[in-house]
Amino acid sequence: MDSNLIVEKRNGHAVVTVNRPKVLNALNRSTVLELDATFAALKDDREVGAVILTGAEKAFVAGADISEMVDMSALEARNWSRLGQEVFSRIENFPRPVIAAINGFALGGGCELALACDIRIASAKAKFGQPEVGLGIIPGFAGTQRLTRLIGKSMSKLLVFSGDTIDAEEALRIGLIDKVVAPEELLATAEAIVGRILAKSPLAVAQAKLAIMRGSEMGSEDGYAFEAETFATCFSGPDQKEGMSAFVEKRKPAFRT
Ligand code: DAK
Repeated sequence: MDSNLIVEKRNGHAVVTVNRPKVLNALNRSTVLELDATFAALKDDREVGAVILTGAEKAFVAGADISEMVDMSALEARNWSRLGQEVFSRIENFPRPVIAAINGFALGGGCELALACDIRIASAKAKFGQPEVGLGIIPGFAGTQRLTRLIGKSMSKLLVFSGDTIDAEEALRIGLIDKVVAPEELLATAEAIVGRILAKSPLAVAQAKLAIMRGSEMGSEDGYAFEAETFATCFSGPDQKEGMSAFVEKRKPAFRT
């Protein structure tokens, strides 16, 4: 089977590039399965403290592969949607940070893939949208869910009902992405953010991710209780003593967990 991903390990993190540029990196079934296998392998790789997800050439991902969906039955469509949802959820729940470096078109399933990442940095050339209703379908990889939680019901309806494509500045304005940079600075910016994260306590970063992700799905009181548990977990490894001792001793901490 030809690979549709490029996986490179660099300085404590991995860069995963979706590489089907002839179809603007559209996600067919084999690419979705390959993403799943790649993230499963990276999860077990202790040398990988964070992952940057990007796309080859002019697209991040221009959506699910339309040519594979044309003749699907309703049952096949449900299975395809569930597969995408499950794989994207595993990416979202990857135990270390995942940063989308969005270099170009992030449409349909591509926008949904970016939404499954923790942080979204975009090139000024990137374009975003959920054009599915123009194809007679709706977003099927949890776009109606994650998008709505991130940007709110009303803005989500505007994007999904109209199928409009928006540019990076507009995506930043509505809170869909976190930063816009010049195209040539995209990867360096993502790697600089990763570098700052990797200098911190891995256990604390992982617990913070859990607290934000799980806590935001709970009511306030349960969220506070969950935060207290994840806070307490930070005291179970050596990093808390090291971080605080380093502060008191006016030196840089050397984190291990
Ligand atoms: N799928 C397959 N091929 C695609 C593609 C896609 N999503 N996007 C682009 N391509 C292909 C084009 O067909 C073209 O192939 P050739 O004609 O060269 O063979 C090649 O990539 C280059 O594209 P263009 O020639 O169109 O390039 P342009 O620069 O002129 O236009 C574009 C770029 C991004 C504006 C245009 O390609 C475009 O509109 N693409 C489609 C974007 C789109 O509609 N994306 C959403 C796809 S639907 C669900 C599960 C999943 C989903 C929904 C439901 N359930 C089962 C419930 C998710 C759905 C989607 O993501």
